[in-house]
Amino acid sequence: MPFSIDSARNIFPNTLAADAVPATIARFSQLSAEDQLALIWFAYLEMGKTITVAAPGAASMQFAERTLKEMCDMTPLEQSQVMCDLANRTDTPIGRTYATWTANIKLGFWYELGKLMEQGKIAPIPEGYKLSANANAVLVTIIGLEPGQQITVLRNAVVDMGYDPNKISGFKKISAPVVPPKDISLRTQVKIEGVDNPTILSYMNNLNANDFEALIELFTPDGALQPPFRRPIVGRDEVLKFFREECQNLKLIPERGVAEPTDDGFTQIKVTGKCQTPWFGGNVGMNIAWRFLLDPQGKIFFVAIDLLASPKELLNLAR
Ligand code: 45D
Repeated sequence: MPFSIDSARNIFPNTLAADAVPATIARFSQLSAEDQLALIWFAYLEMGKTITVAAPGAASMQFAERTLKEMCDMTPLEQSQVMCDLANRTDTPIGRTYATWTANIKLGFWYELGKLMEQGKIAPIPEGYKLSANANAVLVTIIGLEPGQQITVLRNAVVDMGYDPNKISGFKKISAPVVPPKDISLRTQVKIEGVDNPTILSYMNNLNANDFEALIELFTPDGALQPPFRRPIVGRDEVLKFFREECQNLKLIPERGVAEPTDDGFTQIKVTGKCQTPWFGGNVGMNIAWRFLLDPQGKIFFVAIDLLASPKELLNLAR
């Protein structure tokens, strides 16, 4: 039986993903907007003791600038209202603008707001704000997660805010400009213990070089990519769009893997290792598994990227 995207999702079913992330997000989304904002503030302060966030690139910030300026001109009460509206996903002009931004622009917007809150230019979370018991329990959970899982929870919280894009007619997302691919002379080559498949090595090397045009050539026309905790993105056009919007300046550090033939001349390959985001650089290495399914021609029919439950999972290459 030939593979479908759905059946491909089940390769290497022994892979243990960090289920604590979606579970925590689900609990977080049940909280009041005030609690959500205060909780993120406390979590962000707590994490800031051990890891620092890098400033977003100026190019991606141009889109949030006007909204930030607009907010600075508001009264403190209005500023708090804007933030609550975003958390509540209320239909407001700013909530609609926010919905058009990519994840990185949204993160950059909050990064700036956090700085402005510290400087007293945007209404801060009231000193001595008392979290509800539920919110406090979620905060305790977040603080107990490993750093890679903590930043994923924060990212998801931010991405979920703003008005629902599905409810906006003629919705169009705004992307930050795409950085040029790295010069050939500056590119690095990964080594993976147990895997020398050229498609896999090219995948890692092209993604590390921001060479999305070369990267997408590795996929079959109907190929799919499944990011952590998300549905598969299907087809070359959609996957390429995703690479340009969300995968700039990532650093993939694969360590080891297994490759084995499977049905119909396909090959399944699991690789584990680390991934760094430009937001935290070498400070946070997320524990990742890539589960590839290659067609008989060696093209990528499917790849799932999983955030692993624990560092121990890096050694789990069993089917
Ligand atoms: O509400 O092979 C305040 C793919 C308080 C591609 C705040 C991948 C109020 C293929 C503090 C102001 C991409 C899938 C808020 C690989 C408030 C592939 C601000 C994987 C919100 C490997 C909070 C890539 C702030 C991966 C500023 C796994 C929070 C990438 C900032 C993962 C949080 C990247 C930030 C992650 C979080 C990035 C900057 C998880 C960034 C997270």
